[in-house]
Amino acid sequence: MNWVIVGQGALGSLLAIKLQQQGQSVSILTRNNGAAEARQLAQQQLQFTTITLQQLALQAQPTTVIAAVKAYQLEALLEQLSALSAHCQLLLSYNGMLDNEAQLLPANCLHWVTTHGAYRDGEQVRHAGLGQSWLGWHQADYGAPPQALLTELGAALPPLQWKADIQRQRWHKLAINCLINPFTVLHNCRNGELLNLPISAAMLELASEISVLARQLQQLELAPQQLLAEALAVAEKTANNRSSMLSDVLAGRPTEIAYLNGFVVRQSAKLGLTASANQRLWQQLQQRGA
Ligand code: KPL
Repeated sequence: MNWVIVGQGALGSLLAIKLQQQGQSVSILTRNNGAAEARQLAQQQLQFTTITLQQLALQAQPTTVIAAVKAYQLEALLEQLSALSAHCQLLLSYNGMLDNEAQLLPANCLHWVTTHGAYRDGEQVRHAGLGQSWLGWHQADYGAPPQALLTELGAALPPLQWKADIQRQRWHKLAINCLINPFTVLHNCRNGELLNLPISAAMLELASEISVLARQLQQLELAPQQLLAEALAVAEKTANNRSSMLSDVLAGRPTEIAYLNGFVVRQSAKLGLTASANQRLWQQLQQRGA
């Protein structure tokens, strides 16, 4: 199968490398500065071919397009990808949620949700925490699992599990990111160091607000204690990882806080709920310029 990677952040790069190591045919989509984008991954000691949007629109081979991007890049990217060839299957991976996903996302796109920890260290990609991943159609009843894709992606970066109800998994991941990422910025620390800080009560408050919102908005039952336990387990498994939010701050990039705790605050407000713990944390991060 052909794979096209959009986004050369830590996870996009990790996937490109892992797929290539499995003998898959991997290309990098170049959008703005083609030469620079291709160079970045070439420096990982692996050579990748590049492909342009125009070529992708004419693609005649079955191809999976993996967009591993920041939530704030998604809307513009989907616009650019609107003319994808019918042979292309779109797979999305991003932290957090957008307020307008119902209008924005096609029913037949796939979500890849992961707790693998990776960060870029100069030219290198560090796979600093073994996690797990889930794959599912954006619209739960869209169809049967795409078996070949599932097998090949799972072989490249295991373990990978098919989830017919991927939205539930996305809420778990939202909670994990809301509980871990902002604190790694506030304390300027790696994920594992959070376990030594007296923040579990604050994390539980965040989890409780997320749980109330998930019930009201999606009729999903998520136990706050379970969300907290999952976040702590991920922090332990990815102890040496620098969270994506801390990496963003250190690199002077915008963070995804508005799509994590900010999403929880806005959606809660729409339903007449208060999410004051998430609000406070969001404000603290904004005061840090994040
Ligand atoms: O998703 C992550 C991130 O950093 O954004 C975790 C799983 C917390 C790994 O660091």
